[in-house]
Amino acid sequence: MSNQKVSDIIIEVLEQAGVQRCYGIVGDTLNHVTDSMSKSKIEWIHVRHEEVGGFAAGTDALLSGHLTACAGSCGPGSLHFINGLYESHRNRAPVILIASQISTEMAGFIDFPQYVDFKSVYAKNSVFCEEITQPSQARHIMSMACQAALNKRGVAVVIVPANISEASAEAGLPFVPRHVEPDILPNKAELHQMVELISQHQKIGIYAGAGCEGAHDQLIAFAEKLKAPVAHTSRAKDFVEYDNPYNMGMTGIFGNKAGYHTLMDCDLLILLGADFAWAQYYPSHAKILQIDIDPTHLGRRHPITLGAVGKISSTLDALLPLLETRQERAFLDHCLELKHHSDETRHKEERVGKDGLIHPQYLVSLLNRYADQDAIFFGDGGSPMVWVLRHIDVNGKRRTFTSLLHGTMANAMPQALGAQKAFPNRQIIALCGDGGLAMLLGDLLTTIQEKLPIKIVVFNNSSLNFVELEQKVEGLLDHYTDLLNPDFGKLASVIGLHGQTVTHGDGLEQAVENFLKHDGPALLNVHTNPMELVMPPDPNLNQVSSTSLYAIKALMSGRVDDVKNLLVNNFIK
Ligand SMILES: Cc1ncc(C[n+]2csc(CCOP(=O)(O)OP(=O)(O)O)c2C)c(N)n1
Ligand SMILES: [Mg+2]
Repeated sequence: MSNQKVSDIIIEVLEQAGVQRCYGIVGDTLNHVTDSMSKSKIEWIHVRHEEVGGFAAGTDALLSGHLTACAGSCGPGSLHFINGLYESHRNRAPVILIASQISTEMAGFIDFPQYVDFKSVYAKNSVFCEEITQPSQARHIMSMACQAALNKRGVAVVIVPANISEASAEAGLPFVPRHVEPDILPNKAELHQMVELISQHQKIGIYAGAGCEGAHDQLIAFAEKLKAPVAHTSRAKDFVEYDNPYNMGMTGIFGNKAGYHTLMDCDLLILLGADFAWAQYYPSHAKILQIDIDPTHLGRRHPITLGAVGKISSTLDALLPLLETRQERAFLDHCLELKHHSDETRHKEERVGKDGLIHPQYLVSLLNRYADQDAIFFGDGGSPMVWVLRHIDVNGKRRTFTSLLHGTMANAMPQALGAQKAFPNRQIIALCGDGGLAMLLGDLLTTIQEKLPIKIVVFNNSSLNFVELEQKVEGLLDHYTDLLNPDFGKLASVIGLHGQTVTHGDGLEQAVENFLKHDGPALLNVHTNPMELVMPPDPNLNQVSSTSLYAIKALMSGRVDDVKNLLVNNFIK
């Protein structure tokens, strides 16, 4: 091999690692890298805000299964990715950021314009974060970065100073990135300990997490053998909910009574690839058996009785032949009855309110009805994520994404852009808050420029509603949550999308149907009820009394109508 320009080496290694797309915004220190990229097969996706690129790349990577790249200019350019990449990293998406840097002669000088110490910014939010300080390191560092992103699953960051990217490197050792997918199983003794523990208990509840991806059939066979109800985490919805007679839904504040009681009332809880963070939703009296691919997850949310490391599908394959089929199903039947009631409540909520008031649940039920069977849905952090999780039915082909581990606003539209890139022929639907959409509004332009026909629904409640409700439930008067919005439908039309605004329940069904059929990017701006409370499965007395405290404070401040609306919309439906 002869001498090669570093920027060419960077692109060559990205291609070897399977990168097909790179999201970003060009600029000074990145120019040699983008020049090399323009001669490669990697497609450049021009976003308007790097944060959007960070969200989009993560979703593209998760859906396409390929390592996906982001690249930015020095200082503010590569800094802007931070929130989108936090989300992607927490979702275990294999993404690599090429963070270009000012030249090494200037870097580190006191306060040189645009210098940002990217290591201190990205080190804790990545599986790999290194700077190429010598041209000869380029191939080695790039290979290890791609390898870490693919195998450890997360974001890798390579910092590339401008003078290094344009330098040439002598041919060195031929490092290449390796992608491996080992099968991991608990050892035999651990499998027998599991069988022993299971045999000692009657009321068994299963809590399935995102680690159950690819383990649907084994999970159902496991529940069938044990006659055990299966609750699932919100990230596991797509893998657990469908074709599952044992499905109880979720627990936690987004959950329902059946999911909640599956965990709380069992005497042995089996956690399968589930790392649910909230300790108050774990049973205090039951034994817990936990199986997870990541050893650091064992017992980290709640003390456990037995833990083992394994891929869920393979572990269940090994465990199933060792278990007897049970007949006793009293606990399962009790939970199924609770699930039946929860489903009835859900369907009652999916209706038009008095005087055409649009409940968000009704809007999502229409999306659920008219969307394609393999549609992919994204819900913004805030109340849209709750409605996606509760009111969209999955079937093994549909997918739902919300920001659950990072809990950010404004994720849905950017993630939808990345999904549409990964699947140009699937229907991609973003359910956005009015606060969320406005936060990264500029990238509506990307739908036109990059020809991405995503469908955007705005839940326009003129407020940062999730927070407003949080404040009320804490017994506080709501502050700083109002949003003075433009007509998002008209705004979308001006930009070049199909745009429409709906304010009354009567026309909504037809509008949803037409909007989903539109051949191109479209935005449906729907005025939804601002007084919709996200009711937890078991509202505790504390929450009820705090909400009453809010009501008293609001009444004393003369906000009589607010209290009336809250009661009418949530308790006297
Ligand atoms: C980037 C970011 N900023 C602030 C928050 C705190 N927060 C969580 S939900 C929310 C309100 C979201 O409002 P909107 O997008 O309008 O959705 P709504 O709840 O009104 O349906 C806020 C401010 C956050 N999670 N992320
Ligand atoms: Mg809102």
